[in-house]
Amino acid sequence: MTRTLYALCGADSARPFSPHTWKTVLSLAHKGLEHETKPVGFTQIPVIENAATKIVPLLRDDDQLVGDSFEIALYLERAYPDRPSLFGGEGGKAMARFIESWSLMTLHTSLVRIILMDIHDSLAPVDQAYFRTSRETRFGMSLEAVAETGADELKTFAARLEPLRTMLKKQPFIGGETPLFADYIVFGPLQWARIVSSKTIVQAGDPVKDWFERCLDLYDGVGRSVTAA
Ligand SMILES: N[C@@H](CCC(=O)N[C@@H](CS)C(=O)NCC(=O)O)C(=O)O
Repeated sequence: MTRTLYALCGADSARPFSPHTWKTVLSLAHKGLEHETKPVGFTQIPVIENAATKIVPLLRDDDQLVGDSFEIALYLERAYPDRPSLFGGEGGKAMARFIESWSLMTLHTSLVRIILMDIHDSLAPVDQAYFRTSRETRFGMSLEAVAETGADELKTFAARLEPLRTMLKKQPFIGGETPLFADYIVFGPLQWARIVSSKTIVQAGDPVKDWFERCLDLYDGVGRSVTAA
């Protein structure tokens, strides 16, 4: 049995940073499934596994090749039903879709502006060139111009976390008493920021920070296996 996770890295191949790949790292740990990590830079992604994908995470589980963090979680739930559930049932799968939408639209869109230059600076030169071209096309402006908007984003970022903060007064994890994939969905973008940027994204004393630290402690502290920037 070979289980390989392709993970996006910068110049330092020991520092995978993709938010979506971190969702998969915690999903695998949740199921108690060991894996080997294969680090890839942005420009290497299109050639892995015979050009199977343009984005990571990509998981090879023996003869199965699965992409997309949510699809991977669903696959692991189907393939390993005897291991701890990532969703806690069909309703959990459906609700995790809402958490994914909220996280993508509310957290990712803001964080990317806050940490854009940090991501760029962490990449190998060949990937920096790709990142600049692709992101400047996506945003319709220079990386530096996008990053300027990041200063205001950082000031208002804490407010975006209010639904999570309020919920955490009643329960330690989004999944309830113990974490589910929904927790990993939100953990991913904050871990992305922790690994590439030295900016303080969530202040000490914030219940969200306490929850994030609890997530970093999970599964023998797999989230801490990469140090903060
Ligand atoms: N919906 C996908 C999104 C994956 C994704 O956007 N991956 C980014 C890295 S975080 C990527 O591989 N980008 C490649 C590129 O921009 O060329 C998931 O949840 O896995």
